[in-house]
Formats: sequence, structure tokens, C-alpha cells
Amino acid sequence: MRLHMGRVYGLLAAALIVTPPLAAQGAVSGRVAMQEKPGETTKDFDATVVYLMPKGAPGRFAETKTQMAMNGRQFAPRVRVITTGSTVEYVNQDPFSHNIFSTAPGAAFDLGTYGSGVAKSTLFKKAGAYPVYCNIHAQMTAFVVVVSTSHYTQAGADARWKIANVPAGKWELHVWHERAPEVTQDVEVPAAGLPNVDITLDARGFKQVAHKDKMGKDYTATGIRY
Ligand SMILES: [Cu+2]
Repeated sequence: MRLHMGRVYGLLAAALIVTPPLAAQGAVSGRVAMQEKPGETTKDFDATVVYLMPKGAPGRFAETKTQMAMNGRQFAPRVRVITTGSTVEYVNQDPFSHNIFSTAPGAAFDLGTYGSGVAKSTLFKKAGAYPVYCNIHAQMTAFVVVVSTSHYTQAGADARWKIANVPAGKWELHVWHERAPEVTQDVEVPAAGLPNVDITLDARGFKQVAHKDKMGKDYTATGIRY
């Protein structure tokens, strides 16, 4: 087949004309500090979720599929951030059964009891931060943070975080952690991005409270243990 270069260049020119110019995008980054009770140090900076909501317009984002494993009677990872409408698959990597559930309004589900090597999933339809538990092992707690934006991340163990490719403009920065009240702050992101956005969370008022099982009852020592 012969190439008609004039036609090819014509198509190329048309493609260039209809493609809108990309808004300048930079990284937004910073560090989380945590106020703790006297004598306590922060060991769970990586459980911090940071996200940016556009000001005055709904966020644009795609649904995804992600996984949380059950391993050693714990969730791995303990905290996951996903976009609204995304699916989380709970993969049982332990040699015994788990029963993953949540009773959180807006995200209640019960995957039933299932054994080693099995994965079951659930869809999160509403933005929010939802605790997820196991009905067999009282110590198992996870959080799924559902956000209506594509601009989100989790901090590292070193408390640093970075959200890449943020279009310049006005945003509302949200910082969530299970042990502290959420912090919200307006930020104006220039075309070059915004470094050194340092946020302090306050975990001094946090109290560990035992959660109920899926029937709303206390876990008992005589309950099923594996
Ligand atoms: Cu379990």
C-alpha cells in the first residue's frame, strides 16, 4: 500500500488542532507531623491519606480494582485509599478462615466466612473513611478511604508524601489519619507545583475503643478462635 504523505500530514495537523492544550501540572508534596500524648512516638505515618479536591467543581477520576490481603491475622496494608466506585478484593493469605465485614453506614457489607487462597471483593459507592473488620479475629482492623478525586496518595513511613501531576489552580487539601481529626486546608497550586506543604495532625485525643462484631455484639473469649 502506498502512503499518501500529504494525507498523513493533513490528519496530523487536524489532530494537533483538536487536542486542547494541557494545563500546567506540578507535584504537590510535604510532610506530616503528629502531636502525640507525652512519651509516645508516631509509628504509623504510612497510614496517613492525603488527597486534593478541586474547588468549585466535581472531581474527575476513574474507578479501579485494588487488593487488601489478610495475612497473620492482620490486614495488609491496614489503610487503602481508593476512588469512589472502586472495588477492593480481600485475599485470604492465611491458612485459616476469615469473615470480612463492615457495618459502616454507606459501606456496609459482609463477605461471609472463607478459607485460605480465596478472594472476595466489595464495591465502595460513596466517598468516606470506612473501618473494615473480621468477625472471627477481633484484633483485625483496616480502613478504606474512598475519595472522589484522582489526586491522592499515602504518606511513607518517613511521613513524607507527594501527589504528582496536579493541574495548577485552587484545591482543597485533605489529610486523614485514623487516630486524628481530619485536617482540611485550601491550597493554590502554581504551574511549577507546590513543595513543603507541612501539615500537623493531633492524635492526643485518640482513644482505642474495642469494636463490635457484625451482629453488634462484643467479641467473646469463648468465640471461635483460630
Ligand atoms: Cu479473621
